[in-house]
Amino acid sequence: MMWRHVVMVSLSLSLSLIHSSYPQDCPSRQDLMSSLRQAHKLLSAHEASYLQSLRTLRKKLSLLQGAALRLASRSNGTCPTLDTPANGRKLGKAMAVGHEVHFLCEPGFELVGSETRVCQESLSWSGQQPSCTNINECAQTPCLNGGTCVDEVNQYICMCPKGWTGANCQTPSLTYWSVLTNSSSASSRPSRCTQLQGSTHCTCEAGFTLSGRDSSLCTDIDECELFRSGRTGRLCVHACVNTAGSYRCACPAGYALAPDQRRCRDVDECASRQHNCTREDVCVNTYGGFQCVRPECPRPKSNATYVKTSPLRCERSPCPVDQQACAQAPSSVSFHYLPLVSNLSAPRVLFRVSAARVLGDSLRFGLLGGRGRRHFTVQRSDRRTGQLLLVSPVKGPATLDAEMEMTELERGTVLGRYVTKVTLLVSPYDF
Ligand SMILES: [Ca+2]
Ligand SMILES: [Ca+2]
Repeated sequence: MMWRHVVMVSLSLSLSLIHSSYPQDCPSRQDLMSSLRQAHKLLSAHEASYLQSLRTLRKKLSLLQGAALRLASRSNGTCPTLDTPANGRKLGKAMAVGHEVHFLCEPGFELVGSETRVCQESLSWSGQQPSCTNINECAQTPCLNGGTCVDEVNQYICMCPKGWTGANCQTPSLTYWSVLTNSSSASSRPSRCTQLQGSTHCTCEAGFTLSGRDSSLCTDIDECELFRSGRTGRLCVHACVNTAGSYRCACPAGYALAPDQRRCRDVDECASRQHNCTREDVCVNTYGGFQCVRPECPRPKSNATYVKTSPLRCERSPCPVDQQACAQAPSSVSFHYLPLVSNLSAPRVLFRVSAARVLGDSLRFGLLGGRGRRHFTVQRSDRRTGQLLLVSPVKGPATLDAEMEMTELERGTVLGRYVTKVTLLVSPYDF
């Protein structure tokens, strides 16, 4: 209104000037036109000036309005605090108008809602409050062959049915098939796994242990290998046979496993009639076997002949009168078979010879000979008894002989000689 008033004042002044220029006479037409043109120019100038002023005024008003808004936002113009989503993060702390806040989720979670929110002039946030939800890895049905998928944070676990193994139950479990076909020979078996607080715990049945990397598989413990050094005692006296989930001891032929399942016990083939000896033979049980023996009596020599009085004893027939050489020959020859184990410790008494009745005044004991003589010696143990001693260990398998003689004397004269042939049957093993 003020500006309009100014313009009106100016225009009135111009018109009054026209009137005042011609106070007495009517102006000429030319003068009048000139004055009108001047007034017109003046009016245009005023119009331009008026419009310019309006523009300047509007600009000033806009500046004032902006300053007022900034002032308002600086005082309390903030958007409300935004929550950080569970399992996620919030980026950006400024909450003034025009500022942005961004949201991220931890691995294994996906963002549902607005990823970015802007503080609007209305002091409210754009978009929706986001949340982080667990990505369901099982949604893709990764478990094959009927495996059950268990969704976990950032991962999944396949619970495989019998016969399948692997992260996605993609591998046929060979062990399972071998368990089916030959349960005792399967050296691997599936483990039993349980889920506890997000981690898997697998156990094996007795005699098995989890195999290296694949916790779904249990492998047999080789007890034989484990205790091979024998520092804590040998598991088996002879052979150890590893089996799936356990072990067993084995014995060589001719032996049976002792009740302790650890040692080997000789089978007495003679007593249990497991021999093939004839009626004329004598069955001699040995460690790990047996022997059929038929000892021969000494051949006739110097008119001394022998007859078998029992399967293991020969006696000299009566000598003709005045046959001194015959009388010097042994009165009897006895046979003894001694089964021994290998490397038996020495010295050790193997055999004793005793006179049942003594006719003379003294007895003499001696070693005549035989294979492996160096292993033996003969000693008197009392007045009537002599004994055969093993003086060094014999490593089997071996067969050794020793001929032990007992001589009966009467004032230095030989009354009789009695020979005992001892045969040692040494087994290959120390049992
Ligand atoms: Ca085993
Ligand atoms: Ca035997």
